[in-house]
Amino acid sequence: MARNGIFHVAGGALAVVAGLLATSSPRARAEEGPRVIVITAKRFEFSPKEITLKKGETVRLQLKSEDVTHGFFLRPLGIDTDIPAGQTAEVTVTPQEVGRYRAICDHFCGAGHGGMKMTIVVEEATGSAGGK
Ligand SMILES: [Cu+2]
Repeated sequence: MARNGIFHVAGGALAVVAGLLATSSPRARAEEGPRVIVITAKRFEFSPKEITLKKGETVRLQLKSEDVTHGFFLRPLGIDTDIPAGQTAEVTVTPQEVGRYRAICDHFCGAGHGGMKMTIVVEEATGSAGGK
């Protein structure tokens, strides 16, 4: 019993290390870093309500809760995180498909929870600055 417990812990630690290595891949542009977009969550809306990303561009989303715990769920972009009450959660995303996506709060936060959502637009990457 005790041995099984030890092996289980060791396996978990290895998984964490592997995850850290994967996220600090050397081909990341460490010197400039990804563009940061701040999104504020509060009952019952995200602000801004819409952001525009470029296909293939890595961005870091800083998700700030101004009140209670919210969620941020956008399956096509692989985003599924909680935003703890009063804190900031960060997710890094590199969209690969052009489109309009709807992110929703998937952590029940009160009466208006069902309508809490925002739009993420992914555009074809071009040389010119068409967005914000
Ligand atoms: Cu909610």
